[in-house]
Amino acid sequence: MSEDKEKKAKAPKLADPIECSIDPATQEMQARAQQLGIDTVFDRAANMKPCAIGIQGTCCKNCSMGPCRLPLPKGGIEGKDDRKGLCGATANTIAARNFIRMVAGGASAHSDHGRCVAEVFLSAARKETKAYKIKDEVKLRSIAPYFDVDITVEKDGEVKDRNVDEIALEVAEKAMAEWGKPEGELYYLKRAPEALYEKWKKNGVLPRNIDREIVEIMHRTHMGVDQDYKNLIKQGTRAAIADGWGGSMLATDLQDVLFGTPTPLQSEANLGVMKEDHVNLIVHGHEPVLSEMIVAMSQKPEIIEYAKSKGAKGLQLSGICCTANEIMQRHGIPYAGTFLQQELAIITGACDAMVVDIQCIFQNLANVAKCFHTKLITTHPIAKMEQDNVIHIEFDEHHAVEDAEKIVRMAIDNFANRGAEVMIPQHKSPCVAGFSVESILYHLGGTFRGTYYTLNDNIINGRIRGIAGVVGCNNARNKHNEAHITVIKELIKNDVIVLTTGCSGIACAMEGLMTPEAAAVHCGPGLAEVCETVGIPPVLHLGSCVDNSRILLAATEVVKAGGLGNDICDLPAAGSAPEWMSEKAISIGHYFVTSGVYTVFGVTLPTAGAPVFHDYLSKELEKMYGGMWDLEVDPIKHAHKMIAHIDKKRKELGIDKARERVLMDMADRQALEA
Ligand code: SF4
Ligand code: MSK
Repeated sequence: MSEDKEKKAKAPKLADPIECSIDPATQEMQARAQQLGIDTVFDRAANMKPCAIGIQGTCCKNCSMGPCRLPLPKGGIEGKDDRKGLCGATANTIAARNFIRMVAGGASAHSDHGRCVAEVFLSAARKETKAYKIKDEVKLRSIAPYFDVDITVEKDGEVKDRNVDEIALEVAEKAMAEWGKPEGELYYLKRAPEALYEKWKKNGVLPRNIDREIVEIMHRTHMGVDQDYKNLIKQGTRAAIADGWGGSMLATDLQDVLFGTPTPLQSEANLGVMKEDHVNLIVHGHEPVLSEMIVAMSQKPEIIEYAKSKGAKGLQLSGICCTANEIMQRHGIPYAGTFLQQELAIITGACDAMVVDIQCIFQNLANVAKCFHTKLITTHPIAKMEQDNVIHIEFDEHHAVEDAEKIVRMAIDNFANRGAEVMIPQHKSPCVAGFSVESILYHLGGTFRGTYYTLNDNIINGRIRGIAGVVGCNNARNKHNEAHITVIKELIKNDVIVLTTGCSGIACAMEGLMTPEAAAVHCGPGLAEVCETVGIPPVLHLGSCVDNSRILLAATEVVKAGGLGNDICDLPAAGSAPEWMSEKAISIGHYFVTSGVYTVFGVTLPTAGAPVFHDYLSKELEKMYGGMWDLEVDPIKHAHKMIAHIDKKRKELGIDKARERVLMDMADRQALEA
């Protein structure tokens, strides 16, 4: 072989930029990365195929006699399935153990985030920090009763509002105890519809405290403990509920009390929000405890002046992943991009600093940052990087303002060090983001009514066919954003209103689906009419990954408003994570399913190697909780499975005829217009 040919044979494959993503900014930046000789996640995905056995969920490495690998034989299982590991563990046991360990990973990520927020909340309630205060007293008063905390006091025969500081302290202490209280069950479980709570109780899955359910998973999946896939998934259910109705819901609520409950704001999305003549500071990760301080600092006149004194026109703050969702929903700070765009933001050459905290952060960011002037700053004691170019500034609520100032000034000081290789793709889209259970109430229900009845009414009369929650990550095994956007466009075209969070929300914003104007372009006639009447986008952004708890509560409000059954599983509703990748997604999927939601995942499910366990998740769970798992890789079929489920529920509720009438009216009208 000639030397040239040999070099070529050894060279890693390069991903085709056009095949990486449907987003032009991502395509341009991927091409730019290749021009500069920098590898990205897309290139690494082209060079490393996933393990064919791991993907099936049937590789066990829970003891050193393994890993024991139990792939499905070609042609499937005929007759008896006698695959077993050295200890005798079956494919079902192994897949169930792996699955609930993913639930444990996901639930602990969300819940540990929640714990950090609760600690800051407690500090604020004790007045140990000046940086954080109770911002949303109304929200505090609305959640206090769930903790059995009084919000009124009786004095001299008169009932008065109780002092807010007293309420905050009591809520903070009770909230903190949710992670480790020795007896009882989680307070928030009673927020679920009564019928759902009774199902959990009957099936023995009411979580006792958050940490205990996660620890018990690790114990039960240890070598030689729980060997019944049904019993294993039961514990997975208990931990997932502890996430959705516990750790995540606490995170959302306490963040709202500290930083404000979101109301819709206008902003922009995609890498084009970065500005060549400004200092670009990007925050990436999950906890708003850090990013809130950075937002406040970046808006101070003296900081903007400081940026100008260094030759910049100003300071442009933007976000990636769920930190982006947090600062978007409360401040309208623009999105720089989704999970798969994190390396590309640095490759613009215009990122003066990227600040990260926890979750979804590529270690390769450090290698990319090395090629540019970018300061990469880790801030969390539990999330450091080994590379020597990474700066660690440990963030603490007791000196939060000082930490934020240090970080922002570091970004500004670095502006002068930019190289010549700046290239910011000129793509961005407008969006309206930051809905909450409370603001939907206002937009659809009217404050005087205080219910979701207008929404229910439009579902009953058929203008809105149903509700979909489409959430979750990107996955480099998929074309970036393609599945999210295809699924969501198909849903809204068929009059299904979409609630979104996480990177799915960012993808929608990038595609222009989170504007009221998108209704006329992309929606079926019924949904378009509702959106135009009330002035909302057909895709409502409800925040970050922990804010999937908002979707649970929105569904509960719909149940409460009446006319659509008495449990979440009765609603014409479905869930989806078309491009999921993280353990958090499995925990979210499982708490959706066991809260009664038919939930479809794209990409793959780590159950393919254990068909009996897979069937249990997709069929048997429905009998217990009303929801079930499904997998559909094709995004159009994926959307239509959700629509078929919605139609099934409409039929069960006896409202299928109403929709036929609405459609007939519309067709008649169109015929007349023609
Ligand atoms: Fe193999 Fe059993 Fe050990 Fe798992 S626990 S690695 S199946 S011997
Ligand atoms: S950030 S978990 S990639 S949604 Fe929450 Fe995005 Fe998924 Fe991370």
